[in-house]
Amino acid sequence: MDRGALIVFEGCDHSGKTTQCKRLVELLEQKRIPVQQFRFPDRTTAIGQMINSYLSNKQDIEDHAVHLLFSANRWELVPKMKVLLEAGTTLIVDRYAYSGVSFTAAKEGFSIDWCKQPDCGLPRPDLVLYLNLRPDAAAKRGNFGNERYEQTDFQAKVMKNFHLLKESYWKEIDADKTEDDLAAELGEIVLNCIPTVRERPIEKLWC
Ligand code: FDM
Ligand code: MG
Repeated sequence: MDRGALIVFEGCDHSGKTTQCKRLVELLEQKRIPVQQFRFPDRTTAIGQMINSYLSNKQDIEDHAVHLLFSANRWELVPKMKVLLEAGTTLIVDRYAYSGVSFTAAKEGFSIDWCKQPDCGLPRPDLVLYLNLRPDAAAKRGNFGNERYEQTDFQAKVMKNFHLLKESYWKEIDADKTEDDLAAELGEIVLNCIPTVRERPIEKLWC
């Protein structure tokens, strides 16, 4: 049985990650390619609900502890992800461990290296689509909401961290274009990627 591809979207707020994930799922469904969408944090689980109350400022959680909760929220979905991948379903994932590391490492006293440890061994994406948008272009698309982390100076640190995490299987995409143009560009990249992973084993992230 040919396996599906694990495709992750990362990038700054307003870069269009969520919209483009949805467009991509629609495209693959149209082409009858088995596909399922994931997003992290997945706020529907018990751990995800704790994360949600943290992000919406209803609850404070110690910084190391919340980092581990974000990671646990990925690990709890791994069995489901693996079953789907092995059954030939391509997964389109909105944020992953790279957000986990980049956001926590933007806080005082956290090294990139420490932040990576809990996510070591997660299924390694076949492709990371990093949507790049300059801060001024992002600001034109709308203001930040009220969630924790939605501040310009913090986000600038997060962006720097993202760039330190780039690997060979990342594609940096200029997101400063229309939704349709971006969807067409991403669609082509993903349709080319899926057949190349069919017989490749699922690798482990950061180890
Ligand atoms: N975030 C997301 C983290 O801090 N760590 C993580 O591991 C993940 C996956 O949560 F500010 C942050 C990034 C963002 C917030 O993300 C919620 P969405 O995409 O807006 O739901
Ligand atoms: Mg958001």
